[in-house]
Amino acid sequence: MDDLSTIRTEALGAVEQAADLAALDAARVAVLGKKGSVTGLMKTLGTLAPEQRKEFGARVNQLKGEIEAALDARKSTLGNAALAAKLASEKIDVSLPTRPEARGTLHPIGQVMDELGAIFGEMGFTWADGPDIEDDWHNFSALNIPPDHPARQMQDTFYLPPRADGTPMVLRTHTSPVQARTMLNKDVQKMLADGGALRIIVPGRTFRIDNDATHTPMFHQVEGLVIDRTTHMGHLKGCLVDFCRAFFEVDDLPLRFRPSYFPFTEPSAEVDIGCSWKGGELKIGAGDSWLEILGSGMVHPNVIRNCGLDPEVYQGFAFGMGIDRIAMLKYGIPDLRSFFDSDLRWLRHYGFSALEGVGGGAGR
Ligand code: 2NL
Repeated sequence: MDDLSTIRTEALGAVEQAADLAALDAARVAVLGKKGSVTGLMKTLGTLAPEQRKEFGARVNQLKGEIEAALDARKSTLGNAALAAKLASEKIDVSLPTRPEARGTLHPIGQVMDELGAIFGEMGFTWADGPDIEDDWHNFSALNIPPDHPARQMQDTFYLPPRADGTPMVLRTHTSPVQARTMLNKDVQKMLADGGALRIIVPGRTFRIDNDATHTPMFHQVEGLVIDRTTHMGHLKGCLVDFCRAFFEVDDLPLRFRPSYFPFTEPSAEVDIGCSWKGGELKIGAGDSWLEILGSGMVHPNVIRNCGLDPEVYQGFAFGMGIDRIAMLKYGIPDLRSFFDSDLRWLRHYGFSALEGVGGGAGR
């Protein structure tokens, strides 16, 4: 009997003092495990006389139940405490302000390219691109630029080492070789033969040996090309009027088409937009001055033929303009050279939020 009450005191004391779940489990094993104290008492039952066994057995069972209840209670107490400690240590302060994050901006050239893509996209043009390094056939010959033309001179064009077969290579001086490659494409030729129309814009980098206040050796151009069987000068005019008014966001913007000359178009026209100068500041819109912004014309039959199409069947118009220049005009950026200085203060001032976007269009 003494045994029973000593075991009880020790067992309940050990349970109560267990500081964590591991200690509690050790206490359980010491009492109820294979060699545990209460297990030991159970084993002695068989050695007792039947009437003693009944009474003693009931008391051992009652003790076992009491200890099990104490183990359960302690286990839940320790479990709650562990959870509370975990919650306290892992608490996060959701009211803490975030650390400021540096946010970049879109360069005005990228912004204007996106705008061009959106405006011409709505008119049914898709975006085409091609290599910066070209052979002289795609850059010059295909475009009806004769062998002795000044644009081909070493002083004007960046020549690269020739191809293994001797073909002269250049940094493209305009994006026109992309239009030439597109017309030469067999799938495009099949689409045209099936009665379709080709409408592309080609924005991209271009290179000329020129370096002063208003020229950089690398600059950006967008050219456009429409080819089908019926497109004429009236379509050229309507397209460019709509484009200029949409781009400069002036609904009644006046345009002036002046006769001009390019080897790759005939007839050719340069396009001016209306503007005025007040107090040294340029304003685009109806006024007493004109600003030249693009060149255009009906694609020369020689170019159509050079690009694998029959000029008796196909015709169309083309145009080209400087992206850097129209970006400067639209956004009032005074200095071309600042475009390529990678000056973060300049970018924060003239750059655009990447999240605003311009929506839809020829896309990229
Ligand atoms: C300008 C003038 C122009 C073109 C570019 C072109 C391309 C092909 C065929 C015919 Cl594949 N023409 N491009 C036509 C007229 C003018 O650019 O002042 N650019 C800055």
